[in-house]
Amino acid sequence: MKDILTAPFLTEMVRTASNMYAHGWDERNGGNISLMLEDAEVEEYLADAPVLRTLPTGFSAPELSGKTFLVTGTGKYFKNVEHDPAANLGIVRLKDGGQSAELLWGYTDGGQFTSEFSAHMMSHVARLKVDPMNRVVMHCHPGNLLAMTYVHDLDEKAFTRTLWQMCTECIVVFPDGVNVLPWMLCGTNEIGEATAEKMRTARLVVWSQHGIYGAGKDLDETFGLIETAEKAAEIYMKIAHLPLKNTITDAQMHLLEGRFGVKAREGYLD
Ligand code: 2HA
Ligand code: ZN
Repeated sequence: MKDILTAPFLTEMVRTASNMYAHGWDERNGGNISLMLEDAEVEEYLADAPVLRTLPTGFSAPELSGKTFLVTGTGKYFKNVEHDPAANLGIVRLKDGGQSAELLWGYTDGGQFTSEFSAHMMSHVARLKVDPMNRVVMHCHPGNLLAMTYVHDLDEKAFTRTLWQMCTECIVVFPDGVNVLPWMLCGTNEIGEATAEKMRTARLVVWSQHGIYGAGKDLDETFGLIETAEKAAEIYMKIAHLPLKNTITDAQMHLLEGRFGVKAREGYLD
């Protein structure tokens, strides 16, 4: 059997966690990532792997029963993932309608999946219904997006329009916009369900005064989504206190739609 530490999905996960840490998005144990693996990948690296432990999930997700995920561990620091992937990451296969997870690899120091596992799995369910190619859910604490939730209206249309106006490429990268949850207690099924509900209409969901969730087909795309929104929030935080002299107009947004073949979220542009 092939060495799992050489698997592209694993090396890519390690690189992504390090990159997110380097961007300052994942202080201490902040942030978590889940990547749905393809059965063929699992077969190549983990065929006949014994079940190391069975972990209760505390929720049900029948749509994901039998699916396998590479997931960051609870309490683990993104800073450390590259130094010890097997302690900081785990591979779990959901069973019993999603109510339990079989550990196939990782969490070598007795740990388990992220405390936000329910938000991740419920978001996967929601995004897979919209896009069967969706494999990644990513959560982190980017400083400017977080700062923006203290000073900007939390109305989703207003929040999205502000971000679109901050960099020309925003509407091209996330034409579906950004959904926003008010402050909620993290690590609960309630915030998981609320996040998944928001994921039905956008791939980015802001958790006010906490951070952001992104979803996408692979790690690069999802990282890039968050990176672009965070860049826009950075511009906003640089200019919000200054008199605004110029912006990107709705007419210009429509030009971008035509040039790049995207359609802005219904009702968000005049
Ligand atoms: O895992 O970011 O939201 C640490 C967190 C919780
Ligand atoms: Zn968090």
